[in-house]
Amino acid sequence: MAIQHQSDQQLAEQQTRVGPPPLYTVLLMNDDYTPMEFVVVVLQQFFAMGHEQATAVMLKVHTEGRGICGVYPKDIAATKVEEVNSFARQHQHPLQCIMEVQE
Ligand code: NFA
Repeated sequence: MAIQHQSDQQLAEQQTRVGPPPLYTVLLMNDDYTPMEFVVVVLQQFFAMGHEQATAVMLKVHTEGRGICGVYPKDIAATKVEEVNSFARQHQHPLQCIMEVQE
């Protein structure tokens, strides 16, 4: 007799949901080489900030070592991380964007 694979619906019914799906914080990390204005452009382009807010976040990253760009569901956070790191590499900057699950 053939193995009966469980349907998506059967798997979903089995799952014990203990809360809403986790959110992820997207962060930028400081480095010694990426120009400040490039970081400001990244925050404006990928995180929909105005120049003033983008400058404040960039300076926080510069002085404290890391700073929050935004908080998103997993897929959106992962896409932002890939887009920012790809954009930085295209411009030969070492800027690092990471994501962390919210506690
Ligand atoms: N520390 C970088 C500089 O002095 C600026 C920077 C800010 C880099 C935020 C990365 C993130 N040019």
